[in-house]
Amino acid sequence: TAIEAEQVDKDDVQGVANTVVRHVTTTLARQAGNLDELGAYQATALSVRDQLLKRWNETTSYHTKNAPKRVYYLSIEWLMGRTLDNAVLNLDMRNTYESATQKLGFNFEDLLNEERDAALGNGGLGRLAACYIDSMATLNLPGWGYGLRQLISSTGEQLEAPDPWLDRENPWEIPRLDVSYPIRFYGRVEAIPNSSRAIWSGGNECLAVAYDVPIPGFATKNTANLRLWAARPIQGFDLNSFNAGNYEASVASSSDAENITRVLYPNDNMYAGKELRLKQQYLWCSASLQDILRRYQKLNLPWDQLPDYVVIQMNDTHPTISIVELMRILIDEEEVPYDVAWGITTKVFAYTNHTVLPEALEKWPLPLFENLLPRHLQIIYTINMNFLNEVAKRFPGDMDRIRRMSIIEEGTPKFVRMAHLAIVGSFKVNGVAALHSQLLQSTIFRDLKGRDGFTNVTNGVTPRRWLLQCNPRLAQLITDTLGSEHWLVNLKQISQLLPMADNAEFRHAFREIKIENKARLADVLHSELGLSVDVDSIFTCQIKRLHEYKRQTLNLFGIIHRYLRIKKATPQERKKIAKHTAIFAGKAAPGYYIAKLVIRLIVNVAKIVNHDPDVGDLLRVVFIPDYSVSVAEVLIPAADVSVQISTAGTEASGTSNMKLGLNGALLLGTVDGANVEIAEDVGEDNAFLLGHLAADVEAVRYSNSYNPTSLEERSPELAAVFKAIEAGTFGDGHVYEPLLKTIYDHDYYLVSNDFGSYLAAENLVDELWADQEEWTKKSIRTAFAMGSFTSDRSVQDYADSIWSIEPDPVPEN
Ligand code: 26V
Repeated sequence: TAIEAEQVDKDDVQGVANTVVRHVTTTLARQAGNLDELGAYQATALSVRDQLLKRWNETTSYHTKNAPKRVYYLSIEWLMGRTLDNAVLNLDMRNTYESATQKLGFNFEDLLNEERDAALGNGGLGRLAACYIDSMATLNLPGWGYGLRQLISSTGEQLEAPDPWLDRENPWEIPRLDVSYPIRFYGRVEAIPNSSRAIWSGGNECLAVAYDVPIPGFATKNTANLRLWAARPIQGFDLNSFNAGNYEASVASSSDAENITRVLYPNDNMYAGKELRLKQQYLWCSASLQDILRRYQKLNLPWDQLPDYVVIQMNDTHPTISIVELMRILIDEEEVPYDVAWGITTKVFAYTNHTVLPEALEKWPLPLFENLLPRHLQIIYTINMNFLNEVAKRFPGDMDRIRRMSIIEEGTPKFVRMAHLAIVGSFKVNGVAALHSQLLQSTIFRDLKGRDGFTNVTNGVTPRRWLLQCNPRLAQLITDTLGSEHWLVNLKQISQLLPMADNAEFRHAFREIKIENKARLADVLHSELGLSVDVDSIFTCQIKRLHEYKRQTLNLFGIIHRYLRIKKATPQERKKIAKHTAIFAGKAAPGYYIAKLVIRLIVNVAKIVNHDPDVGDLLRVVFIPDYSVSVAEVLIPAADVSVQISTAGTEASGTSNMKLGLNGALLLGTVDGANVEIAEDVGEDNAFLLGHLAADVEAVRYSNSYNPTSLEERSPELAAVFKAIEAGTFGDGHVYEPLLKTIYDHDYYLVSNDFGSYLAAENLVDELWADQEEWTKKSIRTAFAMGSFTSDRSVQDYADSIWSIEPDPVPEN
């Protein structure tokens, strides 16, 4: 007889309420009659988790039986945010849970706010992984994610303490203490004579232990798995030391190992060769590969069929060491000949590049690498030798080219170039937007592009979280107008609503929703920051990591320019000025001095502008601290303007541009990253494009450096703004000297060169705002032209053109 888990019908409010109460009394050991919101959230989460695990188990056993080819998505960052709301929506049980918790005397929204964000990531790259695993599950693709279970993310000045997101029980992860693998660091290598094999021994060993996070697909039983690794000591406790009276030493080895996975590196687009980071990367890659290969070995197939069952997508170069780890396992442990192992390996891996910024490219100092992973370095030498022999055959005598292409960078010290290794070891390499993929081939990887396999997969975002969950009213309007919910898994369908831009009644409904969302944000700003904003003003949103290339400065200097204009204007003139609420959110890497200075200037400009009686309600400046996925869910539906103004050629794709567009914000942006494709789809008359083009940036940059003109000549408006800052309008002007200097001298990111164009684009924004009907038309045309920018489309592109995998839905009963 089949053993059945507890069943609850998805519409059975009483049944669901009972499961929540059961968790209150038996899991949490508390009394149902005397429960706070945190307790109610936890019990609700545990009840939802039961639902997820049932589906997770069915998916796992179905895929184990069916043995389809699977994709493994290796990402060192997973910026998941909260889970509860997303889970009940994907299970189609949101109403049931809302009613059930109401029955128990709670407001469901309040319970949702008890949840902490899972913030295992910094920015776009980590959030992209989260969107992709949602889409993999929804598309019924057999796929797992692999990551690291970091405990805290060090986030720098704007938080007093690191974010201890795991200081409470986390109901969304299942510890798998039985799934663990040994990981070696340091040690020595002995060659085995007359073979390519070697024995790597000694050094330190620890364990990687699995924690599983179930990821439900939307409207499907399929539930993917995100497996996160935590470091543990091989023996939890050194009993010998303890017995010898050395209590400190007896626990030291334990906390040493645990430190390996403790922190999330807070850098984004900035490489800093730290040994601990390489340890993290190796632990994560080795454990993931051991896990993947163990699953494959259960099929009892020869190694050369591995590529028919396994494809590994590398999210940036962070997991590149897994290429070498697969080689090591095949050669040293499985005794596969070198050439056969290389043939297998290069059919398994694919690499996604996420940045062209040179300072973000990983290159490990060779001595550090050799010390930590001596056997891996030997294998890299062999890979490189074979690769360079090939190059030498194609380009005889071209030593310069060989030096440029080598995986090892010459110098003192030498470096291991991870992007080169990733390209040489992968069968496909892709960029994340059309322009970016072009630039990869024409600039940083120009020499390596002779190898075919360069391609593009434009990023996308999940419409479940970034529309249904964060903007339920707009989602409802779409569903009601289309007559079905199917658009949520086929986002192209929203283009059918484009003609609604010309329907006055629809425009009214659409605008009302935007105003409600702005009012919701205004309430939060009032209660959390004590700030009043006018919902009739234009809400501009620039929400992303702080970085010079993203040019929060252009926006900020534009605000100062506006402030000076307001100060100079007569009362009559002031009446004609459009009201703006400028919203910034984002973190700076703790060690990024200039980025921190930009935050400081934003905050100090806000202090002056927001309290100046001359300004009245014409201008508000808001900097939201501790930006997170759940903060983004409140900001994005409330935005009128999406600010995307990176120097052309620097932002690989951007994804907030997609989320904001989908929620009806008009694009104010440079011709960069995915902005290009967005503007193409929404139509250039519905967007505000500005700035120099990527093709021209190099020449302007060169002239800024080598034939400099004065700031006054490059931009008189910006020169006036700088004067105001220097004069102390926003507090001690000297503080900002290092920031202003980057623009006076060199201006590498062309802030002064694009400032005039930025101001002109803002004027067009203000003009359009005066005609609310026209504005709403463009807003509708933007939202409903975003059908391509769903992560379902991106993941389908990967499945078709890179992974060669098929959907394999778990049968419904
Ligand atoms: C790089 C590094 C370098 C080593 C130290 C730590 C660290 C952490 C993260 C990264 C990745 C930087 C690349 C990145 O996040 N790129 C962003 O990827 C988004 C998703 O594709 C894309 O939308 C953004 O344009 C791009 O900046």
